Amino acid sequence: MRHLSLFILLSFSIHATAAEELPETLTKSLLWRESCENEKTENVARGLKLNSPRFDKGVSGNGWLIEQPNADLLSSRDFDDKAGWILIGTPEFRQEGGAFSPSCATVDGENYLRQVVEKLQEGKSYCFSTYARAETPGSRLRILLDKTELVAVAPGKEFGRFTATFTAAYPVSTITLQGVGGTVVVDAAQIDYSCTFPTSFVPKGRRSNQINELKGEGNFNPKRGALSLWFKPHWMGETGMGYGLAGFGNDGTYFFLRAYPDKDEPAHVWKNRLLWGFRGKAGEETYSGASCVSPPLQEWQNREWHHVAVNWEFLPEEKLVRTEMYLDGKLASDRKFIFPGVMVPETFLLGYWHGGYANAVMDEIMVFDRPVTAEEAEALFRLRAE
Ligand SMILES: [Ca+2]
Ligand SMILES: [Ca+2]
Repeated sequence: MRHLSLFILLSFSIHATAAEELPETLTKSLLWRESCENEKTENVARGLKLNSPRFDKGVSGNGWLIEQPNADLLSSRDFDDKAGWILIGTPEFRQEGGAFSPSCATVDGENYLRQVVEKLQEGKSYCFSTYARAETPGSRLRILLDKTELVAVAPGKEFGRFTATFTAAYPVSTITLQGVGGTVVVDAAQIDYSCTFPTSFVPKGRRSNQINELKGEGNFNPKRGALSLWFKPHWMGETGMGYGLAGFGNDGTYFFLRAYPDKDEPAHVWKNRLLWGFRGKAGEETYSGASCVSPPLQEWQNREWHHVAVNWEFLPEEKLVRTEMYLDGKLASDRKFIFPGVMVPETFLLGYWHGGYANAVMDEIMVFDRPVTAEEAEALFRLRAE
């Protein structure tokens, strides 16, 4: 786990957050709450770290947008060289871009960039994204697909991320980046399936340190507890790997909350499911229990909010682990797994688990020191749903 890019890691210490609108029984059991309003997080003092935070509209105020840093189809996305780019006129390649890859390019009306994109699948959704800043105040960035303008955006003085989604009409198309009304600097361009963006781009070294060691205990109760959060998936019928919403534990024993929304393979047990899973190791034995399985995800609409509350409880006398998952306020699964050991947690991750990013906006994250009841799970859902 420590070799992976950790998105958010929470180290452990004891605190509680007041939250008047919660039912009283929940307020008493609340260990911490994160409203995802700003970059530092409300819980920075107790070890919550955000790696390259981005924001989107949350279920209340801001939410954290956590996506996979993938560059699938463009060459030289960081402008480290001119490979793949067709230079119209004389766009400049400079060293004023992101902190970890300063190489970037400038475009204006006469001097701009094109790239031929191959291996597109006709009828499939794609997302072009790039960071951009206006060097000439008021200048805009036009993004074209073949001869069609997808968007014309107005970047600010600092780098911001801009996206243009499109449905491929041909297996090969040309993307164009052109400045309008002055010079625009671009960096970290990419084209992904559906919608992702380059979280690896960091303007001016703002990325917080990645931490993968412990600092005490107490931000959650490893023996029994609950995690509640809202999420808005950007999956758009994507296939492939799962999307990690949360996970905690150590290398051998852990819980994970993950989605597998592959609508083309409804028969596979891992597909079209939201899983609140458990995997345990005790001595030489591995206990890879099945998991909580939600209603099929293919019925969900893209980019709509859902609430999930998950419970965990070790029952050492019965040598069992109990898990429950509430989805949008209703019990989706209640399972028990055989497990004779105990868990010594090392990490608590939000928005990422074992290779899969959430690819979603997350908001109103709460951790309780005991499992929530059915009434409380519904109350948590109603709190923001109404
Ligand atoms: Ca919020
Ligand atoms: Ca770059």
